[in-house]
Amino acid sequence: MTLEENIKEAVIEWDEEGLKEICNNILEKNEASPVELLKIIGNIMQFIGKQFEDEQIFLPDLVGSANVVKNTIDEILDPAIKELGQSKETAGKVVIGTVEGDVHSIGKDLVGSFLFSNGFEVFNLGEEVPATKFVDKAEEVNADVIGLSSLLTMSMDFQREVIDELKKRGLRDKYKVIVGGAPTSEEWADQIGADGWADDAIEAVNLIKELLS
Ligand code: B12
Repeated sequence: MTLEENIKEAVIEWDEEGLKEICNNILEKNEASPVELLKIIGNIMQFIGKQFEDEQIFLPDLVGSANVVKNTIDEILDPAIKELGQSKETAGKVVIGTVEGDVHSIGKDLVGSFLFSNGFEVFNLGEEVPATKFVDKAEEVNADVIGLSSLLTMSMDFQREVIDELKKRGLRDKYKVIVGGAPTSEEWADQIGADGWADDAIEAVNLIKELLS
């Protein structure tokens, strides 16, 4: 079996120990970088998401796989990326989180990990983050960019709320605000007055580099 097939099997079977072992082995032997492993896992989550949408698998299947992936990213891949990037000069500070009312974490975590591996300092606020918390954190760490993830049509409007909160405090021009997540789009970003939108983690890195250049 190929590496992709091995990883896919572990994710689909909720084999957390198996997935961690595969990742650890690959990293130890230097056969792939943690970022390459993240890309493979991200693609597999997209595939599983599609299966759920097509009603080929059920919600518990999805939750099981998502948990296995989240724990492996948190415990194995993120620390490995951090270890590699320790001596890097920071390319900029990014506060990122999933907006209020929304628990989806994987896409936002991928964006955070990719940014980190590209030299950015990342402050990941987690999920269901209120607008005030995004702004407070950005002020606290003197961030360059605020990244807002939303996977639900229902939660999208909270992205606008963060921009409104910035305006309310007279801070709108101090930060670049970027948005992402499946229901969002370039048009949506324009509509709410964000500085940019990206479709995936690689584009998000390019977008931020462009905005800060
Ligand atoms: C996994 C998943 C879950 C998991 C989440 C686990 C976790 N820890 O994240 C669980 C099972 C908990 C879940 C719950 C729910 N979910 Co759900 N979920 C998904 C699913 C299948 C995959 C999401 C995912 O992880 N994709 C993989 C990652 C890698 O991709 P991504 O998230 O799109 O992120 C990429 C880009 O969007 C972008 N990006 C993401 N964030 C950001 C941020 C910035 C700043 C930028 C620039 C880019 C960016 O880059 C990422 C990396 O490439 C999607 C379907 C889908 N195909 O998206 C539904 C989906 C998002 N869920 C949906 C729904 C309805 C729900 C529930 C309401 C279900 C329910 N009835 O309870 C609840 C939500 C509860 C809540 N309050 O949030 C709907 C949303 C529909 C809508 N438009 O509103 C979807 C689309 C499924 C569907 N078709 O019905 N879900």
